[in-house]
Amino acid sequence: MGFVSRAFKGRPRDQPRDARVPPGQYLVRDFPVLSAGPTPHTPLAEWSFSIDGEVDAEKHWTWEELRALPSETVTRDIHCVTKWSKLDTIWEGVSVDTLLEGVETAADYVMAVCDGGYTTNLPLEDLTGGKAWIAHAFDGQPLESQHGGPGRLLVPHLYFWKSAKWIRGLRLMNDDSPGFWETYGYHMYGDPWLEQRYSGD
Ligand SMILES: Nc1nc2c(c(=O)[nH]1)N[C@H]1C(S)=C(S)[C@@H](COP(=O)(O)O)O[C@H]1N2
Ligand SMILES: [Mo]
Repeated sequence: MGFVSRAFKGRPRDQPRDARVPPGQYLVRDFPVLSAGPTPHTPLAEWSFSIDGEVDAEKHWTWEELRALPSETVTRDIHCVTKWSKLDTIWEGVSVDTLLEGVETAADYVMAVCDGGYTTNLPLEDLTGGKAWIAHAFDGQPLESQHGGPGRLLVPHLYFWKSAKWIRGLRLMNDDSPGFWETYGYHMYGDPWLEQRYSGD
């Protein structure tokens, strides 16, 4: 009987592997590191997280304040534009919904801003509704600095360049504006299922 209920649950983990790999991607078991520059090492005592830009009132958290917020454990597949995908990665993080509670804004877009100067742009709706986290742990361990620790954005439904490492804030914007890779021709949105790798895809 086990196979019957399993087949009907329809959860991602129960789908055939191929159905979980977007077009043009291959699976990896390791966890590649892709960084456009050196890994920043901001001491936690100096670390802060901000929501600013087109908001009625800015919000700021220290590392301790962020860690005092409720965290969720999520298991998700991730897809890098360089064509590797990794299934069932396990993260812990603070939902962006939690951070945006009480924030009044008419903005439709967000620039994720990071230590080291990396940026990436996303529609606000792709960060809300349980779709994005500020992740601080991977595989049950504090997030390694090479993978974006102490905290990185996790937006697994878009190509992984949108999951900004060493994130320090979300800047709300009325209009879309390209971030770091988007300025070099990467897609403004980056849906892996539509293979939106480069502008024009
Ligand atoms: N701050 C910052 N975030 C970043 C990047 C970067 O260079 N700097 N690279 C992006 C790209 S292209 C990818 S594929 C993923 C890689 O994350 P990983 O090194 O943990 O695999 O981080 C994304 N976030
Ligand atoms: Mo990437």
